[in-house]
Amino acid sequence: MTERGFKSPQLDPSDVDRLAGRARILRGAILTMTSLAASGHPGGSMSSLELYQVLYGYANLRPDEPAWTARDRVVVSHGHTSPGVYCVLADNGFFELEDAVAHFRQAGSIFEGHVERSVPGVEWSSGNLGQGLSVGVGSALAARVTGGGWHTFVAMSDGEQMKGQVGEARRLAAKYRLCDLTVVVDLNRVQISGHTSEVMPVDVAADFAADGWAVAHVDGHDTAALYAAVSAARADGDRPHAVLAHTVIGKGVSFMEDDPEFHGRGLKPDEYARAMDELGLDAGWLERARERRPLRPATAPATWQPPVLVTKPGTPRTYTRDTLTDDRSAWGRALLDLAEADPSLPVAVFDCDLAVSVKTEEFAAARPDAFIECGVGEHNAATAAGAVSVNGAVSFWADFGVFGCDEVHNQQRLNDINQANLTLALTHCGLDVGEDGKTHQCLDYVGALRNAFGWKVIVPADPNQTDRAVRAAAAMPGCVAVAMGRSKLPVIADAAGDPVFAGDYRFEYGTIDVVREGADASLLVMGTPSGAAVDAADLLRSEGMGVAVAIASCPLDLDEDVMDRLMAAPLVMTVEDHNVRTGLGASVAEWLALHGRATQLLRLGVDGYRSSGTSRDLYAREGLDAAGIATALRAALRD
Ligand SMILES: Cc1ncc(C[n+]2csc(CCOP(=O)(O)OP(=O)(O)O)c2C)c(N)n1
Repeated sequence: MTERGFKSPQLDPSDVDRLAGRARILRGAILTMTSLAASGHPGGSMSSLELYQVLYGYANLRPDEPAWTARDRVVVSHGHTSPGVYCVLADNGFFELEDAVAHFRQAGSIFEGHVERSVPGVEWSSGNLGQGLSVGVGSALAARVTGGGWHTFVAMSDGEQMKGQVGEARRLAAKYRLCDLTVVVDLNRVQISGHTSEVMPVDVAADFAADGWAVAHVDGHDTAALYAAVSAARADGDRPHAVLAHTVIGKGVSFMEDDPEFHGRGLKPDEYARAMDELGLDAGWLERARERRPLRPATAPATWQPPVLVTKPGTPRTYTRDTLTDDRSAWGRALLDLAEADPSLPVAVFDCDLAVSVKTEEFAAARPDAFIECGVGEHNAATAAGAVSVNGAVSFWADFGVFGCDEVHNQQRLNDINQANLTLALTHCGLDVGEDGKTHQCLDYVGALRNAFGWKVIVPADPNQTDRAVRAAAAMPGCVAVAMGRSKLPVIADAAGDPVFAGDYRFEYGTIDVVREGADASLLVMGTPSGAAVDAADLLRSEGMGVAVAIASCPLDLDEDVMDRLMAAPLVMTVEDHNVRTGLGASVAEWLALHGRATQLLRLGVDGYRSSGTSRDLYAREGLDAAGIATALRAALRD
């Protein structure tokens, strides 16, 4: 029997026969589970079957220890072929085959319609086509920065080769000579709407070759040929390989072969009976699986508990009232400090051609080994950075808010679903992007990430809070965005004139920092306009009005006790450089409604796309400067 790890150049002939025998049965399992669920994707599962047999059968995996750190990574990009994946994983001992067959696509079951990370052996939840190669790139980069030594295999379909993100990932893999990365493409020439050559012609071989990959062609149903090609790819220490597996959709059942109709539907009863007959299998399997469906599945969900890697936050920097700097510079310096505090920390910092603006250029100079320049390829960067973070390394990506959040919303949603631990530094957020104008105004970073259940958003008020928030965010589990503007900001000081977020101040996610007390109104502010809010409150105090100012830097998770106290004021105002309907004001409105409070709420923010201009002028026009905030508060208090 051939050993795992693709160490032998050829598959043992006894394995070829064994795999062929099992493939016939697994095709029956695919048809049974998709017929029972009356949905799913049998066609691609059947064309990818031998490919999965070879990858899951001979990659260096431990079925009884799916999260084994040194395992090879097998990433499935065309997640709709979950029936094929589940059947082959089961056949390799990851769980019971009958469990997957009986509970496929059942509410509450781990055997979801698209491959899910809670299934033992599945590396990454996918189904949104075109992202898997980026996951593989991230995994291969993580192997490099951690010294993990594993090989990454990515299974892909031909339909998804149309996707732009695939090109971004291909080029990054070639640029970094990721020789520990092998792609196997199921070239079955069919997709939902017909043949790929008609839907959207793509020369897959030429694309990979043009970007510098080694390309091999094989019969994708010939396990010996597949194995030999993958083994040769595995052995090459120079560049990544693409193995193009020529296959037939619906392979093994005559009336399904090469028919796009069977891309995505289960068989009707008569079709199922005919297909099982052709495969020489008992059609009674369907009824047996149906009887098992109401029973509790035996398979336990996979557990992925990545360790917290950042244990040395370094020494926070304190910016005084004399230092005028921007939050993004504070982020860049804190990042450098983190890496220097622990030189053995496996870390990767991603950039998309904006390092100078997003302040990662000093890190790039200090740690070129850990700096990943993706060019203008944000979709790939987002996914690869997420994948690095689930593979034993600390991962950062810095970009303008409009690119790191808006441009790649679905990639960030999938990072969340995959329990990534990405720290995302979003700079140039809000109108504070300044002269670049409306295409670059990221006014929805809180609102957009509010929709992804796990994302945390931190909007620091000044460079001191940014410094401490970055150090804390890097050690937090889950995905965290630190959203910053562009301008140089005043250091927030208390009523006595001392910097609030300096010295021993520790950033704790979810806290609200009250920097001024006052009983007439409570003003909650996040991010860039914080200094202006404090100035406005000080101005009103000199006019006899007491306004509390609270820095709410975690707009999605407001501290209950502090909110309870602040909301006791007769008037509440929120101030933000953000879409006024979806940011801090929305969180406070929700809090008030959920707590049955009738407090009057005024929301200052941005209610439309705005023009180019200096931040100062844009804020003044929007009423987000100290004068504007004071005017709005004064009017409300005198009403
Ligand atoms: C980004 C994205 N767009 C659209 C879809 C819907 N969709 C599911 S499968 C598929 C194409 C199927 O072609 P291929 O990936 O080659 O799969 P096969 O037919 O070989 O199973 C599409 C468009 C998707 N899952 N992801």
